Amino acid sequence: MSVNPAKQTELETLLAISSGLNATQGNPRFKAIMHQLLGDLCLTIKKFDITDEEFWLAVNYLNELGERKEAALLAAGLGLEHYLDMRADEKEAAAGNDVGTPRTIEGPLYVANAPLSEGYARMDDGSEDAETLWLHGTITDLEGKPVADAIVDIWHANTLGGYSFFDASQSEYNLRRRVQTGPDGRYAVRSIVPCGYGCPPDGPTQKLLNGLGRHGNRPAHIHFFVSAPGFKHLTTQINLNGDQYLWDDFAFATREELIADPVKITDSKLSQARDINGPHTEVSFNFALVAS
Ligand code: MBD
Ligand code: FE
Repeated sequence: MSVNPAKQTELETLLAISSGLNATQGNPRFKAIMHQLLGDLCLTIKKFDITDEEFWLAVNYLNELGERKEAALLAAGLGLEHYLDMRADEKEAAAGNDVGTPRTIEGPLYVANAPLSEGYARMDDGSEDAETLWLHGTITDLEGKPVADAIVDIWHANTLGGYSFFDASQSEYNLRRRVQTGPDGRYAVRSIVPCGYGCPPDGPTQKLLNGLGRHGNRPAHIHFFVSAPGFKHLTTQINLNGDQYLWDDFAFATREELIADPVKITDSKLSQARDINGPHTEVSFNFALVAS
């Protein structure tokens, strides 16, 4: 054997103990995963001859990530959250399951329990001088039949790319609403046209992206959870067509079927019909749910 068997054994022994494989207690799946991860990490340290300085830089980086609560943001930026979607799609295709509106990542900025109303909601608190958005559509099954009692949970950024709760300058639940559909399956919200998101420029995620030569921007998008009795929960987003980052999302969430065309409404009568002092922008987007 060309490798030193004594050294090989020493690493194997270390990993067996450090990952708990030698312990009688603990969770077997967790142990196996930790064993794999630690082994891979040791291989990486060896392959790149990682210095002590580099190692402690990485440890301090993890602390910084936690302090800034950016672990989920980094997971999105590294494409890991999108990879979970790829896996879910793959499994459904392998099982021959029906497909409706495609899923895409949730991202790290959802907040539960947004105000709930029937059919319609206004999402913005009126504090921004922004382009008014009328967003509407129908929730259907795969045959196109309207789904009643669906909850459409919508959240998006303001014109600075910030989300309420994470951006202290916004009011509680600004740009976050839940709308319950009636027998027509329809939802409609009045809001403002969001701008794309950018990672905090002084944060650890952007710092890592800089080292990779990558930007941390997302195209303008609107998040949705759509759920209804008898149907599979859908986590998705729509992207507003025309954004410079449409196909250059740092979080890899764009999908062809999820691109929505914003339509500029300049006929003041059409704006007035929505009770909007026009001009405004309309986006229509329908969701097809898969039976559970
Ligand atoms: C966002 O708004 C977002 O949707 C994701 C996935 C990551 C960062 C900010
Ligand atoms: Fe987002």
